[in-house]
Amino acid sequence: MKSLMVTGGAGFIGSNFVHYWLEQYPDDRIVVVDALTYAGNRDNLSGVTANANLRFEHADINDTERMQQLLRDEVIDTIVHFAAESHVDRSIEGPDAFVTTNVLGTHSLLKAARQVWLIEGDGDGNPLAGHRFHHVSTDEVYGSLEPDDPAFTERTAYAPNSPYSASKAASDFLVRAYHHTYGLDVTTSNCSNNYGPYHFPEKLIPLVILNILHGKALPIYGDGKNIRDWLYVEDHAYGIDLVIRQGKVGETYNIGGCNEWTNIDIVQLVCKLIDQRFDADENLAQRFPDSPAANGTTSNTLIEFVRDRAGHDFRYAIDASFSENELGYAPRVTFEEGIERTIDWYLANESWWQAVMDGSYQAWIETNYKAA
Ligand code: NAD
Ligand code: TDX
Repeated sequence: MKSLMVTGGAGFIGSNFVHYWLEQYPDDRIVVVDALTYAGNRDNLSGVTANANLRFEHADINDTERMQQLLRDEVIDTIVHFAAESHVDRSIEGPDAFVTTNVLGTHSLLKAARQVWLIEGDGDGNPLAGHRFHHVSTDEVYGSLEPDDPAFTERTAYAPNSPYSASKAASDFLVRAYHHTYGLDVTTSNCSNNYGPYHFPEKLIPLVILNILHGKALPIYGDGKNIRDWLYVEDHAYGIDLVIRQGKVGETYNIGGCNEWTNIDIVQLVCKLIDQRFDADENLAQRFPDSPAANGTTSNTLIEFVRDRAGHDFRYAIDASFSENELGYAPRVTFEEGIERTIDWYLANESWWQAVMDGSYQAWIETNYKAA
């Protein structure tokens, strides 16, 4: 039986991880630590809040003493560290929060883990001594690929280009240093773009789904030819599970979807799938009367090419063969299935996204998505 601290567990991937873990390992204890920034949402955990094995702690990872106390009180043996500022566009507008949370926050958590697991834990029957610090990172730390470049491996040199990816790279190096210098038991995973339920609608796929339903423009940065490697979020949770259970101490594992799409193609696909749903279900036209498919036209008429993102990385692609060979990792949900599941989740969970859109998201969208 494990006792996990999941930081950022009320965010997109963290909450999906909590759902996944409690289903796989119902006897394990999970303490979610989340500061509930604009991206954190208690509703993301609503299906599991009654679970006696789940504790929610509204806290900032920069509060090192509180992190230490939680590690002691809950006899935590595994930290799964998702908490971060995660949106590239926000990092361009305001990098400070990215340094504060991603760099200093990760360091605060590492200090707490070292204090409780290594300094106070004596390794001799003390339950606080056995430990694992799993750090969740991103493929963006490797920089940008040209169309014919080989995909990123774990040995690709770091070349972060945005304040977001630079702050993630810095945190990866701190995790590495705490292993090398102090002997902290760490693993790191670098994952490609996730999509699925609870994805905050500032990111491309949920933004496009909701804008189609509301008949709003679909902003495509630049020429729409940039490429991302998309992975269904549950498969990310599965990959992290394999790393936590089987990964070698100090090692890094790439997790990806082997599923590269240009932005314009993925937006066209989402348009087509939503149009098909309106054709098959006339209730949708009543629920979403401003959507193009409710008005005899197609969703892709909403596409607008807008000013490019500053420093926009052209292509990301993950080579996950090391994780495949070492851990038996492979994505289990095909993209065809995952994208259908995702669209259906947003159609079935209007109350979730209405609540999100009533808040800060809407104000931010208004100021940031005026067509260039
Ligand atoms: P998210 O923005 O949806 O969630 C981040 C969560 O962290 C939120 O719940 C927020 O409230 C919380 N948080 C932020 N600052 C905090 C602080 N100081 N203390 C405690 N909690 C805090 O992010 P996400 O998309 O779920 O990403 C999770 C992790 O996965 C991040 O580390 C990100 O870099 C990484 N990642 C994301 C993707 C992706 O496609 N979204 C891909 C690869 C890696
Ligand atoms: O409105 C948009 N129009 C558009 O063309 C938005 C929001 C995005 N884009 C483009 C930019 C990217 O090329 O779509 C692509 C995907 O953009 P995002 O959803 O913002 O994701 P990305 O910048 O690729 O970063 C994501 O994947 C890696 C996550 O947000 C990161 O947290 C993760 O590390």
